[in-house]
Amino acid sequence: MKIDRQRLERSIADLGRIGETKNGGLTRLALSDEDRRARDLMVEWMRAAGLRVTVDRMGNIFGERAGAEPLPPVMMGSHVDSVPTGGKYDGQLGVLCALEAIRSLNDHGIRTRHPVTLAIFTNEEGARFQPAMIASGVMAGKIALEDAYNARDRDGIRLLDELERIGYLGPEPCAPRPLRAYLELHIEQGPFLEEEGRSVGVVEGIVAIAWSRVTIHGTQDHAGPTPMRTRHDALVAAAEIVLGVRRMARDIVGGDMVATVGHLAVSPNITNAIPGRVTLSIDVRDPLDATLDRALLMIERVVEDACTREGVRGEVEHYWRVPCTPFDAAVVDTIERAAQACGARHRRIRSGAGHDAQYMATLGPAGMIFVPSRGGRSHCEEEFTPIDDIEDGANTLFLAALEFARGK
Ligand code: HGY
Ligand code: MN
Ligand code: MN
Repeated sequence: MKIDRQRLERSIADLGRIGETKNGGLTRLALSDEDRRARDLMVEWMRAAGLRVTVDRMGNIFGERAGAEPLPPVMMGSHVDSVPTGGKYDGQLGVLCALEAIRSLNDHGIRTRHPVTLAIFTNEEGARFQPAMIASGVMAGKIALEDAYNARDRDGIRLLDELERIGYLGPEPCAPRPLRAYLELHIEQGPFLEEEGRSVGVVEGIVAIAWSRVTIHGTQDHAGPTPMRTRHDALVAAAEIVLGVRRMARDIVGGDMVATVGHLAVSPNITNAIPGRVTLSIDVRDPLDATLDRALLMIERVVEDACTREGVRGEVEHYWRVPCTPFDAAVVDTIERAAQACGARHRRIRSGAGHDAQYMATLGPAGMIFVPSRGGRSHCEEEFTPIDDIEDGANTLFLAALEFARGK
């Protein structure tokens, strides 16, 4: 039994047009009008596939295919929001392969013991509202609903108000629910599967992730008359922090640690004023929680030393942390057998990217299926995965979900 490759390819193209950029990428920020249009199309497709669609208080969308017995569902999910000038595969592919698996259950007239549910999680990327995976985090009971509601984007707009504005503030509680299994197909967003000519990654777990916010208070002043010896330049301290974070991750801790300063805001951000205030983001990830804990302490030292040298004041806020998440061995084995059964060239792999599966793994046995990213690229308009590999991944997802839903 296989999925319908042409139908899946059409769905990828059709959904990918909503928020498409002129270079063929995707800008579909969470709770934007593009996100609403993508959600509306997915709800239309879910209903056409006979699913009972519900929306919870974080705007997570669930499409349930009834099972023969009132058992915990097999859930397949991901997200449809993107980063700015991102790609058409991150998140979207997982949602569409899950829909295709359900459409294929319908085609084959298969009645499963367990219900099968398709889930679309709000604001997985954390590009507009922080932190990332905020809605699966609320559902897992790891993020308070009120905190999520009060998250604001860079224009000061509240998450709750945007949920209401696009019509996806649903009535269902956003709370833990029993799961037979949670499966998420996702692009690898790294180079390993393509380098080895493999079409499927059997994901064994996800690294630990920490997001911090650094605020540097210097002395805003005139760029002309202020002598160099009297300056307290917030951006100079920030520059030393950026380089210190890179050195910490690459040269001091090393191993598989990665660290990124992706966002930096300067005030007043004009040519002829010495920056008085800078905020910057730090994203640090490592396979081990203990190593990540050590790195956060080293970051505090980097900030302290840079600020002392420049005579400015630094504040560090570690505001988001997800522990390293090993997936359920039985789910990993089932995915591996499914990949084998559909003839996919596969290997086990670890995820360096965070996913909603990280929170879903706290609610029930979870696992992920990766498909390759061309050139290992993602969170960019060049993001791409060949349909042959997508077909292998979707068939693997279909067979794994079927095994759990049949309740052998
Ligand atoms: O940050 C991540 O790893 C994911 O893309 N949200
Ligand atoms: Mn993603
Ligand atoms: Mn992403």
